[in-house]
Amino acid sequence: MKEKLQKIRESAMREIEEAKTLDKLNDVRVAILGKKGELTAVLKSMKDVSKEDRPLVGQLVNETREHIEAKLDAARGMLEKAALEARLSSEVIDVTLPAKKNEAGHRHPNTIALEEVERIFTGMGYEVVEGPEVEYDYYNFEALNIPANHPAKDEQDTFYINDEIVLRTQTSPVQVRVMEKGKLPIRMIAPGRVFRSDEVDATHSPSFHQIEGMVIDKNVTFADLKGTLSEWAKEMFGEDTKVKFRPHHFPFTEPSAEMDVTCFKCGGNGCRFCKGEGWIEILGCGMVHPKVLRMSGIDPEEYSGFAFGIGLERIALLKYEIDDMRLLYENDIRFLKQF
Ligand code: 2NL
Repeated sequence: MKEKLQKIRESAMREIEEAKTLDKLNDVRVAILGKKGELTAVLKSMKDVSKEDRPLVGQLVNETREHIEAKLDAARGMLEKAALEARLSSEVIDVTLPAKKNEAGHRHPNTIALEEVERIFTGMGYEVVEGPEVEYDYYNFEALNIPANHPAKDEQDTFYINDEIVLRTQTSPVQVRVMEKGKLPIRMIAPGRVFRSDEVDATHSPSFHQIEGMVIDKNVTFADLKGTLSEWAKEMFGEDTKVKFRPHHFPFTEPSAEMDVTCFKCGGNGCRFCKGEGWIEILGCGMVHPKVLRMSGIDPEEYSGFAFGIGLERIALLKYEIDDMRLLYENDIRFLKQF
């Protein structure tokens, strides 16, 4: 028995030394100390040992087991330490490597132009108001004195959700909603996305942006409109900018006009940019039609007002000399970064 234990012990020492991984070491432990292990078998055979020999043999078996367990623990400790060191050296962080480049975005030309327009008008005491992009036909057309048979209402031009609901074709409905609330005076701009059923080309898109503005108070005249928009144009395009008003027609204003500014490239002499005209068309405007005021509950005998509509993309294209509107919708960072 003693010799058998001695052999188990010697072969265990050798096998433990030879186990180079934690898995192999575990296999060795199971082969000796596991349920069907060599030493476990010896322990099971203790019942065949005579009573008087039993204490001594028992002690021997225990010593052997303790010795093997101690050796197993030491070997496991060493293998774990080696594994940790290998991992640490393979995962080492090289702090001298160049950092990952942080790809920052860039404000869109529309956004830059819009923020400039908002800055100028809020500086004159105007409020910025937003409203729904999906609107009732009433707010988009009827309340603006646009009759049922008006060409703008054609399905060719307007996206209809159903008979009563459309994608707004202008941001005027936002202003109608403000007028309806009945809090006067009003000084507001209404920027936002609008929709028209247009084919895409260099100057058209079915979804674009508008900034409408409106002032309603007692004694507001066309002179207020001219002064306000002239000051805006100077801030927007340079202090030498001059404006001129050409008569026009809109159903929601009377009288109505289109406003041109002197070309900010050539100062009005005529160049390639303004196609030799010296003037660039910039917005539509007019005095709010008395019918429009009345429909929204404002007495045109007591109050008057002016309103205007600016195409945001048009301003962005002009200001940044972009010759194709489609570039504004690609969001290519190499394009956006230039403005
Ligand atoms: C254009 C023309 C314009 C308005 C928009 C307006 C709004 C209300 C009442 C009266 Cl609630 N008018 N808006 C007035 C004149 C012109 O836009 O060519 N925009 C790009």
